[in-house]
Amino acid sequence: MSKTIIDAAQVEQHNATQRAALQADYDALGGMLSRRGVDIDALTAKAQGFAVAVPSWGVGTGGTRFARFPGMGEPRDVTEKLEDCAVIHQLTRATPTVSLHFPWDKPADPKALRQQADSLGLGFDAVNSNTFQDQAGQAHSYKYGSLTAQSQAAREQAVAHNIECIELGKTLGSKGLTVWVGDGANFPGQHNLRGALERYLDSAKGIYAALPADWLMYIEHKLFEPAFYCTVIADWGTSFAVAQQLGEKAKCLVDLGHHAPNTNIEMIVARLAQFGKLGGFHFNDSKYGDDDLDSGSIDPFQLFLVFNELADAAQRDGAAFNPAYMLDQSHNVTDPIESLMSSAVEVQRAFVQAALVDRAALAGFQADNDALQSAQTLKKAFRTDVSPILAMARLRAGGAIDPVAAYRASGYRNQVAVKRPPKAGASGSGIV
Ligand SMILES: [Mn+2]
Repeated sequence: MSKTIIDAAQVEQHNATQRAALQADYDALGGMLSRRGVDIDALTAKAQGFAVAVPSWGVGTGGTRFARFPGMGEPRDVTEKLEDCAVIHQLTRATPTVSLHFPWDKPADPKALRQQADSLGLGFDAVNSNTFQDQAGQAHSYKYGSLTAQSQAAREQAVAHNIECIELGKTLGSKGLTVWVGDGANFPGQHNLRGALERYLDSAKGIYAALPADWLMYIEHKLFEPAFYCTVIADWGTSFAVAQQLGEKAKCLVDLGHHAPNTNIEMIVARLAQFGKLGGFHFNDSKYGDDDLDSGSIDPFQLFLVFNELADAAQRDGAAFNPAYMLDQSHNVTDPIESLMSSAVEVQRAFVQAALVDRAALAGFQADNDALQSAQTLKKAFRTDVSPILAMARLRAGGAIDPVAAYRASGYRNQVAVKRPPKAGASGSGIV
């Protein structure tokens, strides 16, 4: 049994106050679902199998281009970040892995970090490289690009950093590298559009060549920012072309916030899945642009529709379909632990709702061109409040019935505020 950060007896005490109400809600929902031919316990077991990785940068307060307002007791280094991630997993039981970001999280001793993670019952998901800002003592600036820079020395430095990330990840037990570049242009004419992508491909091939056989390279696209006229990897089409050029181990990563408003993201998901290039997700939400809001906070129906496509792909492709799920959010006005717990639950909710879609009925309505009933079939699943299933999944796995309430009752934030006095300039922006 791994070490728990919050006293297990405290969580048990919290659960004891809510257990009877949960059981009543669960039984009522179970009765309703059984009339639809759905076994609630099978669905709860499925929910227990769901996992989404927590980004190490998410446990610190994010910020915007204008300001960052740090919170109390923010983690000051990667070991403290892991402690916060362990709290999230202890209470939600849905976040067993952490996605690290180098060099922000570069450990002095990678083996010791892996041991710490083991002792907390955590593993490591994909590692993220960072060539969108300069580090102290860096020989070549990324001001005008990294993997696509005109300067060959800057490109080589960016490739070497990505390879270093792979090496660190190998020691940590990670199996993937996520590559996002901020490279782009702010003026028409600043870049030769084709030339920039040619340089990107050349650099990316250098990274891909260093990838272990059982690793994946996730190519993350982003419409804009920090470049505002054009971004080199701006859309899923470019991402797909790059992944095709690189090879089998290169896949596309869909960050929900990295699209223009009203983009049909679920269709992008369906296309990438169809052609075997859907590598994974960065979950978050957005209203206007890339603002990294909490998952499911703006458009939970879109999140559901994304998971509906994932459920379809899983049914078609079986175990071969195994995309990586990660959160990627920026928390500016909430306690990051609370936001990450709530978001993990929202993503898990969409996963369970999508499992409720009557696929045989849907296929029948589609075959009959019954648009209204097709849409209603999806809505029926989406409108089902699966909260008791999520809470029961947590309870059965040793988590908290209400993670935010249990967290607040534990007093964790106040405890770490004492142990972790503020450090000047701590934490990255979290905007990727
Ligand atoms: Mn992202």
